Amino acid sequence: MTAITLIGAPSDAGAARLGAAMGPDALRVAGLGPALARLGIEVKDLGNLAGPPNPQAVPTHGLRHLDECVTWNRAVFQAVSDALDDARLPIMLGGDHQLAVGSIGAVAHHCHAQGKRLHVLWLDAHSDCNTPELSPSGNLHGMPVAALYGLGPAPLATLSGETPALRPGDICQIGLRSVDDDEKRMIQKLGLEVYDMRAIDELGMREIMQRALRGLDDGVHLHVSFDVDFLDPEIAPGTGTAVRGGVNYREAQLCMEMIADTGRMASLDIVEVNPALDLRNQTAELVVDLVQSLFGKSTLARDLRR
Ligand code: 4U7
Ligand code: MN
Ligand code: MN
Ligand code: MN
Repeated sequence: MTAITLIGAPSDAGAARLGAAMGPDALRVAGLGPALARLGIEVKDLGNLAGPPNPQAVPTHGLRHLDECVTWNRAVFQAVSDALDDARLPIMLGGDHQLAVGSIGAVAHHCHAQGKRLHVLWLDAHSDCNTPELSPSGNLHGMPVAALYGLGPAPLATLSGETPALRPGDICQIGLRSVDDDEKRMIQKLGLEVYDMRAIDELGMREIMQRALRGLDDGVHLHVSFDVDFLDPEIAPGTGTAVRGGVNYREAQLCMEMIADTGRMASLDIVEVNPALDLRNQTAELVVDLVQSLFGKSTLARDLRR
């Protein structure tokens, strides 16, 4: 089993609301590191990266806080690259979702150097493929997918040194239920593979995950970008852009278990945990529970079959 490096990225400069900057500590309070260690995994917690504060400015040219977000993403890029170079599995603890530009950028760079194919599972209520021209809010956490495809502000679009960092077919999005009109066109333009909540309702999580995880041989690096608003707000209220009608507890467990079964996950983001909006840290606690399944904590029936 690979060793894990936890990388705290305490910034909410890309989000609409304050509070996701406390996400890494909420996850630590909920016991993320020890929970993974109990599975027999070696865990090193780097603590929190340093970076600029949230200036709480209004959008200019369709954007808020570009400079701050670029600085944070560069720090995340470096820390994730270092972990991958040491053959460790990085878990980037956000912070808001714009930080995935740095983490996935680092993973794309690493895959290029190692001759691996990158596959990203994007678990989210949102598609996050806005550009400054299209965004209704100017918040960068709604734009990381476009940036990874080389669109939007140049310092983010070119951050990884691989432009675009992602190619058509590299990403699969699951759980979508709040997609802006222009984003729908962008999904088509970029050729993203998407499974929205209706697809989960109609086909079931098992079939969706079978499709999303097709063809993962040992030449593939699987990255999971887990925005906690993927989950239904009834079970995960601690997030800034909650949307009703999300994934329930059993569906989330099955999703995590099926990813674990592939044995291919080599990097992970956990983003958009906002303890200021939570009830007694239950969202972070739920995430710790799910992440244990993601790292192979098994149910009784499977243990008996071994
Ligand atoms: B998250 C939104 F307009 N699409 O761009 C936007 F609805 O990382 C929301 O998925 C973005 O949480 C949500 O601001 C970003 C909005
Ligand atoms: Mn997101
Ligand atoms: Mn989201
Ligand atoms: Mn959000």
